[in-house]
Amino acid sequence: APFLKQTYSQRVANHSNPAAKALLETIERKRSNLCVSVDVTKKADFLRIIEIVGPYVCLVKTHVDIIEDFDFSLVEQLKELSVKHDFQIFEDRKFADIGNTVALQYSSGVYKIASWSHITNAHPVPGPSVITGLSSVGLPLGRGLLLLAEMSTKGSLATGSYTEEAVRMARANRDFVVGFIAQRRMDGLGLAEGSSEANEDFLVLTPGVGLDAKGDSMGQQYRTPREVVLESGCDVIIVGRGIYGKDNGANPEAVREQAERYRAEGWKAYQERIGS
Ligand code: 5IU
Repeated sequence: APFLKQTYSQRVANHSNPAAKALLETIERKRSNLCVSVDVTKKADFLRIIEIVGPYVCLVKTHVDIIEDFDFSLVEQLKELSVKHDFQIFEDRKFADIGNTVALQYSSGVYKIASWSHITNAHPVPGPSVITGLSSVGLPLGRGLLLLAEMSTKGSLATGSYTEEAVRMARANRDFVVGFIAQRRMDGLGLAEGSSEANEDFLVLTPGVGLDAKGDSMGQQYRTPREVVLESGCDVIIVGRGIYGKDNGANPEAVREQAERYRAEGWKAYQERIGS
């Protein structure tokens, strides 16, 4: 895979989607391939954690629908933090309905995700129409989409031909689909060796990353940044509880320390990969 050895900044030219370009540029500028997943249910915890980890991340991943005291001022504050600390925003919405419905879920409702989230994701399970629906809203706004080609959980059904079909769907929609949530590089998957189409640079963002635990009690499985970035060729490590722990980041210094630790580990694995 030729892109394995390219730097993040060299890879900007491989992409036409503005969200993909911005993410690669942010990674290079901040020397961080770390995305923090902020899975907490209170606005104050959410903003406190992001204020601490902001300097160390390229991307903040959200689940806005778990925040109990959500109101739209939270989105305004999140946008301000993304400018202040120079990171992109990824609402992990995992859209999975018919095109017309996902277009409404993406643009409207309480959260109006397309208005603030640079990147979002979708399950390939409905087929290409999920991309048609989401791109009708996101493409004019310069947004990018990731397809869920694999999952980190025990017993995941997203394997084999399902994963290959996800890659085919992405290949046919390169203007909007910028890459995958997956556990390894997907370039050329399902194509003959040496096929010209195999020269495709998809971004791979990978959850299920932890340095101190192998998993949780609900089927999550963790690998290290080294396994993910160096051995499996992924581009961004997504870390949640490994950074803010079991107490929703009550100890700011501990959160800062873990963010710095994961940033350093992810970057070291990347530098080893490109051979610098
Ligand atoms: N997430 C996964 N695995 C996946 C997908 C998404 O863990 O395959 I797709 C999400 C779930 C959670 C975050 O928001 O990534 C991981 O959080 P922890 O690092 O706390 O396990």
